[in-house]
Amino acid sequence: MPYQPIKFYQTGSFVVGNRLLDVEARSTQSDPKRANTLTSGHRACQGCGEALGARYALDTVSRVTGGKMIASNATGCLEVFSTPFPETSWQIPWIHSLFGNAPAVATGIAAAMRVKGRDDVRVVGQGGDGGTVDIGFGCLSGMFERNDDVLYICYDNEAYMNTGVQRSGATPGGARTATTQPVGPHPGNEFGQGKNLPRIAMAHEIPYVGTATVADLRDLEYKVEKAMTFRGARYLHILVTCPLGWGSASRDSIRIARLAVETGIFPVFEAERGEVTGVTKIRRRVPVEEYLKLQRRYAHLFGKKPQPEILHNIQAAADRNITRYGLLDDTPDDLKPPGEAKDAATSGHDEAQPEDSETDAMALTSESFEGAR
Ligand SMILES: Cc1ncc(C[n+]2csc(CCOP(=O)(O)OP(=O)(O)O)c2C)c(N)n1
Ligand code: SF4
Ligand SMILES: [Mg+2]
Repeated sequence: MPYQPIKFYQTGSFVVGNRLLDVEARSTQSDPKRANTLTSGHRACQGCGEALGARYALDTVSRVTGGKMIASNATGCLEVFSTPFPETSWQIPWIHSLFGNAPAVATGIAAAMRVKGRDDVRVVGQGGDGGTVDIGFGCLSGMFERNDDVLYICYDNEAYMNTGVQRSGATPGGARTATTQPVGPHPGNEFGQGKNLPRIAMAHEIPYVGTATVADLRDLEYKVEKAMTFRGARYLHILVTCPLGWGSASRDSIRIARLAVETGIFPVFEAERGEVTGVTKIRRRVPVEEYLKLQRRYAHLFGKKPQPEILHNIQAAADRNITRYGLLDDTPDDLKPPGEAKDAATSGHDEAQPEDSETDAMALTSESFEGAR
């Protein structure tokens, strides 16, 4: 391997390491003694965001609990690629539930721990978007409603990937899947259907709801750590890139997740008891085409028969998120949700990612962005 000089990264950059920071300010992943809850040797595709997100999230749970944790896992890619019988990549107590009952199994484990007087052991439930948004939704809503002491994590790759990329209730409008083909007058997935689970979770007024992506490791770790400071039901919704299902290059997984945030397509925020308490601001706003063009599931929007109406709908959805969550600094306060005015909109963890002057200068205002499209 050629000689590589040590790089002195700027504090607050997106890099994993930051080993020059004080120990308590470093990311969990930069610690050579991290738990590696999901260790190497599993069978995820190259560039799988789900594998990355799960390791980031559960390593952080392991760090804050001192390893006293149990996870339940719905069927889906995460379960299948990590535990081909008789092997496993999990280095924690981990149980495979059915496709639809991971939250109920997690609830049962939490109840058992309480009865045994082991409140120190914390419970995590996890599943894909199909397992969470669709078939497991009833169990999850019950877990929220009873305020069971579980952190539930949804790894959202926006379709049923494990069984061959079928549409789920989290598949976005216009996207191609095996069951939403790019044919007919409205190619790809229908608009106006599907569910927004972070908002549904908020409607249960549970102690904590957060969204995150694999593009921002520090924010993801922060959200997990924050969630673990609460008792009761907590929900984390992580957008995870899927090169196979999205038709994207493995090397672009982080880039695509970042573009999902910078377009406004995936709002990153946190909420306590139903109220938004913090959002991650967009550092450099970009039109949705930059995100879509990297994924073959949207190729039909740009081919011989371009689909300006669908592009318009996707941009409109992104713009709506930007307004709803105040993702740009120039969003008027009166358009932001209650409790999300200036102070709340820049929560403490934003300090880990200071805006630098270059990206500030590149940030577009709403008006100039309209002109740029
Ligand atoms: C009751 C039941 N129906 C269907 C299946 C088949 N099945 C297993 S995983 C899966 C899709 C998983 O999708 P998702 O939850 O989004 O996870 P991903 O694979 O995308 O990570 C399906 C349909 C099953 N195991 N059980
Ligand atoms: S199909 Fe997608 S989610 Fe499943 S292992 Fe491959 S990249 Fe990961
Ligand atoms: Mg999925």
